[in-house]
Amino acid sequence: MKARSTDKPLSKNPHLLKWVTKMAALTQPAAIHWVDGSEEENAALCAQMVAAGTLTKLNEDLWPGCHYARSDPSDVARVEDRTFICSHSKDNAGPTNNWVDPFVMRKTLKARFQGCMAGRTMYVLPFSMGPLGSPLAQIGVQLTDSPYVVVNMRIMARIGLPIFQQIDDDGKRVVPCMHSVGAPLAPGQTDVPWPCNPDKYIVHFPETREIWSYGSGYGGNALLGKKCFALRIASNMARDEGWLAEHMLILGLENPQGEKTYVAAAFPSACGKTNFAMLIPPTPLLAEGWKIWTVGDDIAWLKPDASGRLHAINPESGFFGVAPGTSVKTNPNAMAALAKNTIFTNVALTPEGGVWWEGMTDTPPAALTDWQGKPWTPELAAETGAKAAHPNSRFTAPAAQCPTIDPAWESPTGVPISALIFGGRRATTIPLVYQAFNWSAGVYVGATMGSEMTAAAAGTIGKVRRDPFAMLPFCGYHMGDYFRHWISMQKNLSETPCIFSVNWFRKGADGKFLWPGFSENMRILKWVVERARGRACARETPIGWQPRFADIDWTGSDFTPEQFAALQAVDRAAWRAEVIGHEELFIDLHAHLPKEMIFERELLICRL
Ligand code: TSX
Ligand code: MN
Repeated sequence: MKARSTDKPLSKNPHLLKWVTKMAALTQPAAIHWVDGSEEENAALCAQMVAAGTLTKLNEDLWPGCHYARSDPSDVARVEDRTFICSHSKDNAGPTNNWVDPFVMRKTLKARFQGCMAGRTMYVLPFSMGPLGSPLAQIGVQLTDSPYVVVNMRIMARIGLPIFQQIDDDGKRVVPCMHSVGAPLAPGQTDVPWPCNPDKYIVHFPETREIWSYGSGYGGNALLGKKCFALRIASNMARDEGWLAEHMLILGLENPQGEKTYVAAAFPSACGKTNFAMLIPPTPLLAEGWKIWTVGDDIAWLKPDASGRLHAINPESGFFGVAPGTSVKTNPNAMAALAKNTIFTNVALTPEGGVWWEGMTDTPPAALTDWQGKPWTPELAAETGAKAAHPNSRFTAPAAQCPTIDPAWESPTGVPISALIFGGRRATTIPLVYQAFNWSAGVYVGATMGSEMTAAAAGTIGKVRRDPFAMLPFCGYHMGDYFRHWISMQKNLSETPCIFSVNWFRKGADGKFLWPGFSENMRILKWVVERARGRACARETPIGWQPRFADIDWTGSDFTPEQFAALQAVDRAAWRAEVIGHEELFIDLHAHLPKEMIFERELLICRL
């Protein structure tokens, strides 16, 4: 598609027009394209990227409507050390964020963005995070020189004409999102399939609610609606306005009587959050009529309604999921969601024009091309350890294609939340499930959660990495103030959701997982929901309320009371060591830590 250099603006909003003009003057694009979000526009952008070698069209019979992209090997993940929170005061960013003085950063960015879109088209991409027109939704406009970003954002957010309409009609506040891959083209210079720049900046100005991203075209660095807006900027909005922007999945559990209960859950990476969001009940419970509905797999915005009840929306409209490990066995719903109209990035390619990744099937297809475009065989992998798909390879799939997508997933008022779940990957100490005594004890559970490193870097195996609320890389202000905000939310609520801790990953002395996980997690979820409804029993333990064996529905399972006891054991010595780990985290945050965290810790120690 020829760049439409004479493109007419699709908005009349004077602020937007002025900003676009100003940014075009700064970045010097060859053309400006106002994104209408249409089918035709998407097809033209894809065709243009296929011609440029950025995208490969997959086999239409096997993967209808799907495309494949290979990124530059240097641009494969979020860059946390290049991610900045540029608040006026360093103290407001806190010790867990990179901070640079906003005036200094603006100067740096101005130099980087100067002429950075030369030879490229600047896309004016309006998007809504959250269902169109929902009072919980927020609007942004991303200026980007990456057509790959435009076609991904079209899946991940609501984009195009209806959003321009809203900007013009409602005068709703817009979050400006500036993005460039940082690879200007000189006249006549041929482009590369994945332009990017080694000098990367992912910058947030929380006070002015602005995002500036430079140098990367990948995932959370470039699809600015997701981590940058829906978590880092939105967490600032949420603190100021009395709501919560969280790194949480949302699901609904429907019982055989048709009663539905919604929960939101936070897990650090590599805990199977997307799998949990799309859980299928074990066959006997399925037969009884239990259903699980998916609202979202990554981000939840939670707001008290007029009556003080917490309601949640999924601000996204797609899944940007990690491909490796996703299979018909681990997550059939995700496999159905990604079967068509999906963009795959950095997975492996089959000779038939299909895709494959580690864990998709037990045996890989023959003659694969790996994520770097090289021939790949299992023999080579055995020798060199080379993966066919990059471990952080992704699918961008429309949420509407998920077979279990909740009928209310686009409800403008959101879904009512009855319980919150915090999880982690822990081989010891943390039981399968317990319920916190109350709101502040539950906030303590979220604040102290963490995961053990699996393979990763040598020497770190088994070490617990604290990841409060799974928000460590995503909180746009001081983590201590964030805990305080969570504590203070109780005042905004007529009814606080029950808070639970889960750990699917506890191991026995033999090093084997004690819990089968996956579908079986539904039994735990059922107890969680019944507790939240005031219908399930529990016994008091030093850490909270725990189900007895008899309190869990074991229909069709041969799990024994002894196995359950091992999973649920509270080892007082291990817990005393655990609390020392909590203290280490709190020391870093002490200046802003709410006193409730200290009190909860003291109470826990006393009970142990
Ligand atoms: O996603 C997972 N979940 C949540 C599912 C709803 N995984 C996958 C790893 C994270 C990316 C799990 N892995 C889960 C789990 O509940 N549990 C485990 C651990 C486990 C792995 C394999 C077995 C059992 C437990 N397999 C057999 O025992 C045969
Ligand atoms: Mn995430």
